[in-house]
Amino acid sequence: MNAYIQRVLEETREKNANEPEFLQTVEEVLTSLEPVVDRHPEYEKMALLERMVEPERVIEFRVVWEDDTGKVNVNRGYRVQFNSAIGPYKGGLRFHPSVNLSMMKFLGFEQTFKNSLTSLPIGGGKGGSDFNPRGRSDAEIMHFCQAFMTELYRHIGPDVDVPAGDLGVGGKEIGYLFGQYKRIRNAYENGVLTGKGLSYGGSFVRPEATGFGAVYYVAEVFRHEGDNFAGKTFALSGFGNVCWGAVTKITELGGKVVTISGPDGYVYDPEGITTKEKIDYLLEMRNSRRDRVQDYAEKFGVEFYPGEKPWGRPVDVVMPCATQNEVNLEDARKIVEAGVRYYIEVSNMPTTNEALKFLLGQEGMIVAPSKAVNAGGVSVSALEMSQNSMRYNWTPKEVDKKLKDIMCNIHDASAKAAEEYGFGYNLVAGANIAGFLKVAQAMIEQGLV
Ligand code: 2IT
Repeated sequence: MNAYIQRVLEETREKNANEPEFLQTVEEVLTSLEPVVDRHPEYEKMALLERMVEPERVIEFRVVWEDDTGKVNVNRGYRVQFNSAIGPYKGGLRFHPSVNLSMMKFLGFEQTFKNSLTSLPIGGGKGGSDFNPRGRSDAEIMHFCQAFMTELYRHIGPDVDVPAGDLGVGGKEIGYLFGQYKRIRNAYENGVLTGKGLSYGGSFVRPEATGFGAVYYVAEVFRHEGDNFAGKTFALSGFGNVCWGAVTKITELGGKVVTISGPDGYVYDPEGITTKEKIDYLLEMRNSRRDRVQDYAEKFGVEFYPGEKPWGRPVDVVMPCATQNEVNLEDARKIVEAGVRYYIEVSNMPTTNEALKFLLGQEGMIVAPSKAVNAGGVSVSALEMSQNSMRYNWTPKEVDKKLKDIMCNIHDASAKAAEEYGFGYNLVAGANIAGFLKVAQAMIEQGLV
């Protein structure tokens, strides 16, 4: 191990001992950078890695709101402004009871590399709250979003920091957040948030972008391997927006998704989630805010496995689309035993480092990393920012074409970087290296900031 990387890892572990998810992503990324750092001794002189693992700014705040029963609730809000070397901070807001500083920092760090990979001018950030949307009414969601924005507005702006959605934050929440921002600022700055509705500055294809982009990326992997979608089976986890987009596109291209999952367990549908009725039902489940997939099994008369994950089903492609660390070493072993050939991460950091290392060590298995695969979402967010600046909208076809080109470019840039630094066709190392190099270059050129 390169001595400089070793030292930065040790210091980072010491300084952030209470932040396991953040340490996990720092270890994963820095260990891929060994041959890059070996070639660039100037990084150490400039403390480049030390600067990269330290967020530029962390904001934590109180959010007070009243629920439908008149009870006063207090939540904690966050915005981690991680890196602005290549553009304004950009990244989603997550509303989930598990949200804490470690999670926000891991997501902000990942976002910095992901956004760099898109080739668009966006820095990295992430935010959210430990607010739990499960079972909440529309009025409660609105009141929470208004209270959250009443503090957040002072830290963001179209050229400063541009939040978007993530788990628990979809079009509806973005609408309420934007309404409150506009009211407080008394200005129509619609470039301040992305994922907006089409009636007030949203972009075509943004709701589909993460899922579609992931499938476009898979298409590039298939092309590399001389393979295609026809007749292939896919095991997905999750049932939210990202999963819905991926299922839609996989079905269109001739593949068949046989599993989805929720916090309650997973569903196996041997016929595949291939009809419009079934695909639309994913949206219905999300909109209900019940946060369970058993409803799907009951509605369509298929098997439900309470408390279990879909890993171990014999399929061609596995795509975790739910949340972080949903595949551990034991799950990874099941995936390999089931004869899966393609392991495509979609949700942010779905694989523990141990499991990832194990999967990467399997002969003949292709592993693709989330920071590349799910970058279509933030890419179309950046296209939404462009359209807001131009005060002009591209057609769905135009946005979809740009998304496809961006995903193709991310795959190719990752493959090329991996090759150049001696990793072969290792898309995980390649994404880390390609993402890193652009941010590193921008930081060096901008001096000690
Ligand atoms: O993880 C992600 O890339 C997102 N949640 C989307 C971020 C964005 O700014 O669209």
